[in-house]
Order: sequence, then structure tokens, then C-alpha cells
Amino acid sequence: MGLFSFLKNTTSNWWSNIKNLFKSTSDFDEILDSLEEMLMLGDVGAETTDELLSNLKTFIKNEKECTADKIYQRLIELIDNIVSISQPKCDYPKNSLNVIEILGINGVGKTTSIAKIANIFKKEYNVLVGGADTFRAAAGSQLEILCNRVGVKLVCGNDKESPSTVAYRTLDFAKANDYNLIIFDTAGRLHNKLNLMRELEKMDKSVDKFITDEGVVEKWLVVDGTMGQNVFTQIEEFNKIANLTGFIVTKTDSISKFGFIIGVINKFKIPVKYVGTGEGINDIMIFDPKLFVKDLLGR
Ligand SMILES: Nc1nc2c(ncn2[C@@H]2O[C@H](COP(=O)(O)OP(=O)(O)OP(=O)(O)O)[C@@H](O)[C@H]2O)c(=O)[nH]1
Ligand SMILES: [Mg+2]
Repeated sequence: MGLFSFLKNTTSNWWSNIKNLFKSTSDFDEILDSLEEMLMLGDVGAETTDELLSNLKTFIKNEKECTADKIYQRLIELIDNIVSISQPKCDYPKNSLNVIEILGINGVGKTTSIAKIANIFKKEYNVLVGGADTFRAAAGSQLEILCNRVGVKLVCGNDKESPSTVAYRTLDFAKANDYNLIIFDTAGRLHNKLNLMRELEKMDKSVDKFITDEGVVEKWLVVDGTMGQNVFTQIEEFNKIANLTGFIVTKTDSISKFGFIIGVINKFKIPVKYVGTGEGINDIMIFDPKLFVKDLLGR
């Protein structure tokens, strides 16, 4: 069983239909028309679908003895090239403070994902979690329960504190106590976009005070896989207010189409770091592009 074996139950239907298309006819125009439709239906998105199609058209034009199978192999190669910018390994300098800010709209799985990645990173780093979601009253207690469960120290804010104050306190504590990886939970729902932007800017100021040149600051957006195409708009919005460096795609256990993963990586050139596969602490996997291509496309 491959790492992305969960894809086999669901997505294979989407991809098998695409694969079968290349066996069903040798009329290249017909293949390209149906392929376009299937990529769109699979949430790959208009831009990436257009790019793939135009690339395949050029390939057909230049290939002396083109066959449906050659076009199919080319398609896989193109997808492989797209997703392989997602490098699975996260490597942070152990002698510095490093920060991962977890962003995303409400309910996408930020807090749960923090517990999951804290549990992974604690094997290699001294992990401290900062509860900078002070907007929602229950956020702190949920995070506390999860951090206790994975055995990771938490610095929690109260609802009278601003996220930047909590960030400052957390980093101060981290510096004094030799933590080297700080993961921040943030609020998904602020009154409006401007408010969110201001809070994130203020948080960054706190972070800047502590992070040295060697330290890494990541901003990972959590997107809910069940939202399909809609994740594109969310990413666009967040990318305007924060320089995103990665994605966590959650709830992949409840989805049947993974095309948006291809589209998102291609459009934003930002790697998918982790994939959430359930509600349990261990229901997470590193996004390995090679395995994604192997298991999704059966290469
Ligand atoms: N099936 C499934 N459920 C998940 C996954 N990740 C998170 N969830 C569930 O999604 C719900 C919301 O998760 P949270 O972690 O509280 O989401 P959040 O983004 O922190 O939410 P807010 O703080 O309210 O903005 C919870 O019921 C989680 O158990 C996943 O990978 N698969
Ligand atoms: Mg939360």
C-alpha cells in the first residue's frame, strides 16, 4: 500500500476515466475535448487545464509518430513536473527560533492540524505552540486539550489579549527556554479582512523581533479539501495579506477529487506540505509528490 493509498478508493474513478479516454479512441481532438472536460470536473481549475491542454497540443504537433499513449505519458509527465515543486522535507536550523504560522478560514482544521504536526515535529525539534486565536473563547481550551494529548507545551492567550501580544509572550518564553520551533494557531474569523490583515501584520512585528537571519518563518494556509474549487479564491485572498509558504490540505478522507491539488500547486507555486486524512492525531501524512503521482495516476 502506498502512502496515498486512501486516494485509491475515490479518486481512481476520476483518474481511471481519464486513463480510459486514451484507450477509447485515437482521435486526438476528441481526446483533448473530453480531457478538458474531465480536468475541469476534477477541480484542476481553468488556468492549469488550459496550460495542460495547450502543452499537449504543441506536443502532438511536434511528435512525429504521435499515439494516444504518448499523449497520456506526456500528461503524466506534466503533472509530475507541477507537483514536484512540493518538497516533503521540512528542515529548520536547530540553533535558531523558527516559526510556523497556521492560517485559514474558520473550521478548516487549523487547530487539529497544529496538534498533528506538533506531534510529528516534536521528534526532531523542541516544539512550542502559541495560541494566538484569541478571537474565539473556546479556542484556547481545544488547543490545550490537544497539546496535552500530544505532550507539547502551549502558551495560551486569553480573550483580552491581541494575537500579537500572545505571539510576543510565546516567543519570549521560547527564547528563554530553548525551544526552536514555534507553531502559532490563529483566528479564522475576525470581523473583516482588514482586521485580519492588521492582526497578522502586528503578529509579524512580534515575530520579527525574535527571529534571526538564520531562523525560518513559515506561513501555512490550511485549506479544507472538501471545498474543491473554492480553495482557489481562499488562497488568493490570503496570499494578498500574507506571503504564504505552504499549504495543509485537510479532510482528504472525505473527498473524491484531488484535481485541485494539482491546480493549486501550479497556480500559486506554493508547496503542499501535509495532508489531513481524518480526525485523529495520527491522521496526517507528508505530501510526497512522487507518491501522489504514483498512487493517483498509477505511474
Ligand atoms: N475528517 C476529517 N476531519 C477533520 C480533519 N481535520 C480537521 N477535521 C475536523 O474539522 C473540524 C474543525 O477542525 P478545527 O481544527 O477545530 O478547525 P479550525 O480551523 O481550528 O476551526 P476554528 O478555530 O473554528 O476556525 C473538527 O471537527 C475536526 O475534527 C481531517 O483531516 N479529516
Ligand atoms: Mg481553531
